[in-house]
Formats: sequence, structure tokens, C-alpha cells
Amino acid sequence: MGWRSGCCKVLAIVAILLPCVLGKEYVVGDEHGWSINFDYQAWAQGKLFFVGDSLIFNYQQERHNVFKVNGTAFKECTPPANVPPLTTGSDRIQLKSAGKKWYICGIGFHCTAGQRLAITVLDKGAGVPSPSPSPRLLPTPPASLPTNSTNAPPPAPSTATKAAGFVFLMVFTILLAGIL
Ligand SMILES: *[C@@H]1O[C@H](CO)[C@@H](O)[C@H](O)[C@H]1NC(C)=O
Ligand SMILES: CC(=O)N[C@H]1CO[C@H](CO)[C@@H](O)[C@@H]1O
Repeated sequence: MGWRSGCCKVLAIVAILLPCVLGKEYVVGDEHGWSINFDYQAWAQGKLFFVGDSLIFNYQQERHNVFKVNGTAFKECTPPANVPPLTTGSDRIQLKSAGKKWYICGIGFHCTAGQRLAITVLDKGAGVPSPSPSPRLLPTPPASLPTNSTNAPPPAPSTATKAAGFVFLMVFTILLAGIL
């Protein structure tokens, strides 16, 4: 019984923490969805979008759609002629690169009526203020420590840090579940 509940706790915590690793999902306009008569710039204000996060556009199919456009098309509300819109009524767009992104509705005068969204996507890690001298969770041995080159670990490649962070998160999660 104890094993079972401990296991469930681990799963529950992983389920909570996993989105932090995989990216957040933003429902554009929240419960208002993707429609006219909504201030999407106000909605986006104060939100931090990172590479790996996703936007979800919920709307009534055929009444609206979603075009990913450039800044000019956004300003002028001109949907591209050569790119088809997204039309499922629940479109998920993953933010794959940093920079400014623009989305408009291509139906009628909806864009002019405010159905457009401009956001700035940040690189993961950028914009997150690193906490100052807080206790380090993964202590690295000071360089002055007398280590022999034979047993010194090879310098970790920067690409491995993300995976290491994930492993650390899992270990932390399991430890936390043990405490609870
Ligand atoms: C913006 O998109 C429109 C429509 O797809 C295209 O005609 C135009 O050349 C683009 N402008 C820039 C600056 O990329
Ligand atoms: C603990 C240990 O292995 N020390 C060795 C470190 O390397 C130097 C020379 O490279 C040896 O002299 C030490 O015995």
C-alpha cells in the first residue's frame, strides 16, 4: 500500500512538473477564445512566451481561422494568399523560435476589428532573472580542489545541461515524494 501511494505521488508530481520542462500551453483569450471583441494585446501583456510553449486558438469553426503572418500583414490585416489558414477550431501552434510572432483572423474584417495577436517569443533561459546567491542545488566542486586529471569528470557539453536538468528534476521529484 505504501509503495502504491508513494508511486502515485511521484506520478502526480511529475505530471505537475513536466509542463515546466516541455513548455507551457496558452489558450489565446482564455475562456473568450479566438474571436472579435477582445483585446489580445492586453491578454498577452505580462505573459512571457518561451520557445517550446504553445498557443491554442479555440474558436467556432468556419466563423474564424488563424493565419500566421509577418509584421506588415499584421499591421495591414492582409492574410497571405499563398498560405492556407488553420481552420480546425482548436489550433495548437508551438512556438519554435524566438522573436516576434503575429497571428490574425482572415475572415471578414475580424482582424481590423481586433482579432489579431502579436507576441514576442523568448529563448528558453533568457529573460528569467537568475536568483542571486541562493543555495546552489547542484554544487559544483570549486576549481581549487586538488583533482587529478585521471579522475576529474570531463567538461560537460552545454547540450547535456538540459538533459541533466531534467534528470535532476526527476530525482528531486522522487525525493520530494518520499518526504510527503
Ligand atoms: C509579409 O507577408 C506578405 C504576405 O504573405 C508578403 O507578401 C510580404 O512580402 C511579407 N513581407 C515581408 C517583409 O516579409
Ligand atoms: C590522489 C592522487 O591520485 N594523486 C595523484 C595526482 O596526480 C599527481 C601527478 O599527476 C600524483 O603525483 C598524485 O599522486
